Amino acid sequence: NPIRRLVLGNWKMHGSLAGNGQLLAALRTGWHQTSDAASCDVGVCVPFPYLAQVESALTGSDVAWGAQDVSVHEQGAYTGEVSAAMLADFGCRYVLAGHSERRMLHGETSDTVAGKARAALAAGLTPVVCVGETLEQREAGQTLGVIRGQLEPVLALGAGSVSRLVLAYEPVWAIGTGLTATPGQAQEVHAAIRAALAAIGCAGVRVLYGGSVKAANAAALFAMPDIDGGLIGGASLVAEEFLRIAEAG
Ligand code: G2H
Repeated sequence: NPIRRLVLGNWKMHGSLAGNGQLLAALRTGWHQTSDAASCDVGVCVPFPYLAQVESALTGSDVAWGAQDVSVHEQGAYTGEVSAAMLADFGCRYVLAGHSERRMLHGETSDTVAGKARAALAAGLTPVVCVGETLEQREAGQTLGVIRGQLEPVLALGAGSVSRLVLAYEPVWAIGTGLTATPGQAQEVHAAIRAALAAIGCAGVRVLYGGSVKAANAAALFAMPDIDGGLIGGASLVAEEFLRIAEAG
């Protein structure tokens, strides 16, 4: 696989100043990127209030950081929103866009998600755009159609934008449930995403897999030809587990 891998933690709404301190210190000492092209990039996406803590703990380390959501707006009267420029102010490299929990619990549409990706790119961040089908959709044989629909407004941003983002396939039925897509199930969707990317000249874009990835299943998933790393939820909260996943990357 010629594409450099990425292993990205998604802390979701977990953490505290004290607990984060230990986790971040362990990541800082535990992860050293080699200059080797085969090495993978590693980062953590954390709750907004901890960005300053994370910036100070990880600056100068080989672990990057980012946030879990961003406003589509540049600035203005948008109470509670956080802009891409604010994230850039705290050294973020990555920001998630359209995680299924945002789509389901906060009604984010694929158009909104594409707007968030665009806002992030404009501020120099790397958006990680998440797509994925529900169990109901999978069982109805709609998986690839659903993914195509979610990708459409993102791909419409154009090759210049798409080439600078990351995609993550996260089957909703595998998120935090302990159910993981088999490497073969994941690969099938990843291959379809790769084909859609290739059609606009962006075959080199990284496509991460997410959904109950842990140290025990990471290597088999990452061995698939179109899986370029992982978006790691629960397992990113335990330094040792997360580092073992990164080593599989
Ligand atoms: C999917 C994933 C990370 P988990 O949401 O975004 O979480 O690994 O806990 O299933």
